[in-house]
Amino acid sequence: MSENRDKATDQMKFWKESRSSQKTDILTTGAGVPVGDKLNEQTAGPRGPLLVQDVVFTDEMAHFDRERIPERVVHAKGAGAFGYFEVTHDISRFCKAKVFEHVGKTTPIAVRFSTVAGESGSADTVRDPRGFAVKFYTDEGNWDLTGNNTPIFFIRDALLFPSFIHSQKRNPQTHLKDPDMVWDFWSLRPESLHQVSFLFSDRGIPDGHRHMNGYGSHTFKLVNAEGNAVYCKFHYKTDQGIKNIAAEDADRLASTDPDYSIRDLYNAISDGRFPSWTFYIQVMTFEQAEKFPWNPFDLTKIWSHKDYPLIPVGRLVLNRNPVNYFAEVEQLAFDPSNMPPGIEPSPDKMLQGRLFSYPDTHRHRLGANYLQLPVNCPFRTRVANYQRDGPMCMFDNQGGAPNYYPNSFSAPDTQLCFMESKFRVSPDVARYNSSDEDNVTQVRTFFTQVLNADERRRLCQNMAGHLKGAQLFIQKRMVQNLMAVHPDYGNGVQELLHKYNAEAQQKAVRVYTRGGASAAASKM
Ligand code: HDE
Repeated sequence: MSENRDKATDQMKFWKESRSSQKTDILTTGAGVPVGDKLNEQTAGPRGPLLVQDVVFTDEMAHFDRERIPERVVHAKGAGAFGYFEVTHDISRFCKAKVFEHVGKTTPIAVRFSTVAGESGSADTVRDPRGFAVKFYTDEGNWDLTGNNTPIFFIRDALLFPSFIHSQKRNPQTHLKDPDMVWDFWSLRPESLHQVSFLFSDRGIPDGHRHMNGYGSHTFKLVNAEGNAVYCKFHYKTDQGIKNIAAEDADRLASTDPDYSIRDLYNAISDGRFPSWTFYIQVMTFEQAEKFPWNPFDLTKIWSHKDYPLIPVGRLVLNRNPVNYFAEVEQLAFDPSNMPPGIEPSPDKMLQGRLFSYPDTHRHRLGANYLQLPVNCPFRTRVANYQRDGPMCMFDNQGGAPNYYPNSFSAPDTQLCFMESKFRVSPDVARYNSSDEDNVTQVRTFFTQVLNADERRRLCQNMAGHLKGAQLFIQKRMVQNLMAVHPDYGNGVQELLHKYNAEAQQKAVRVYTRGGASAAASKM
């Protein structure tokens, strides 16, 4: 029987085997003091009470009481793995970052895949974007490309993010997922149409984490050694091929194997079937950006591959499972503001908002010294920031080096080669309304040219199947938005909604009639 078990299921067995040559295990307290008996409390007599001096008990219980840290406010359910990035093509003409220094260079990476809206115990096979976050431990500190499996996003102004996420999570009173909230927000913010259409298409439920692409999604800036900058987007294409799960199979898996994607990744790596992705960039010059028909920093838009072709850069390979999930995955903290010299943010308002949010949430979730945790620390370089102390300070706390800057004892005054590129900004400061910056043209291309007839039909079915849960006025507003994309899209969803609404009404009448009939009968 045990021959049929996969590597994930047999983890304990393999762990035991890997240690068979080592000394016998010992049992200790957290302080490493050997413990004689950890099965029985120390009590006055066999029926209690317990003694305060039972430090074996207090050590065990007090630690247990503190085991949980806050889960990520989004992307709480995830799987992680480790591996390397290898440069296969030279892009030093665009970027001076050492991670791209020469063909053949490898850099260790950590990757975390995730769903977005569910809690850390939720099912893996839900219809939701997938997080695809990569940490490159470069010679110049960590570079975190914290992306998704979609090249676009629901909104284009970071101020809306908390409300958007609230609408996807639980109703504040019922603590249930609430289709009114979901579709109210989406229908009020038509800039979400592109991502919503992607989400309800077949790609909305990837088959595990190995069979999907990843995207940096935002526009970034690359700067070369001469200080010349271009805009850029990052893509990683799965070498395993795209594979999605049909909606019915996903529903079934959600109850039979809710950790499907974690298991799939763990087993693939344990079996030596190392997943990999080919890494590309798209590049846009500043002159091209001026002429681009849309805002080139708008996260709800893509850059066409025809006009801005994919340029190959390298390969991401995952070849090691975490040794401990909490230490290496739960505590793994990504931060889009971690960028080595040569990679810089574009003016994208969403990216700018994220630069603040991630380190802020880590300080709350993991503490002020989260960057010292082994999985987060930039271990390929030496930290020299003159900061000191704080809770859970690890390593040598930067020893006897000065704790102020400037000082007369260490560090140069400036490091010109690491300066950010200069750019001009001169507009008026205001709260600019970006809600109506062409929300439909690219969605129309997606609907009419990217999807085939079968895929369009499934998109309408998937969407109507969820939208039917919202109130009629919200359904109507959403259908109107879809009509603006393409009449076939709007009508396709509307026809299904008519059918579902009629069925729901008939069901309600039947329940009412039965209820009325039985009430009448009980009076007789
Ligand atoms: Fe995130 N996002 N996000 N996000 N995001 C978080 O950071 C946030 C956005 C993404 O595996 C949080 O550590 C804001 C886009 C991934 O650990 C938080 C905005 C993209 C992960 C946060 C966005 C992402 C997160 C929650 C709008 C794709 C999981 C816990 C401005 C390009 C990383 C945490 C992991 C996680 C904020 C939008 C991807 C709260 C404010 C767009 C993959 O900081």
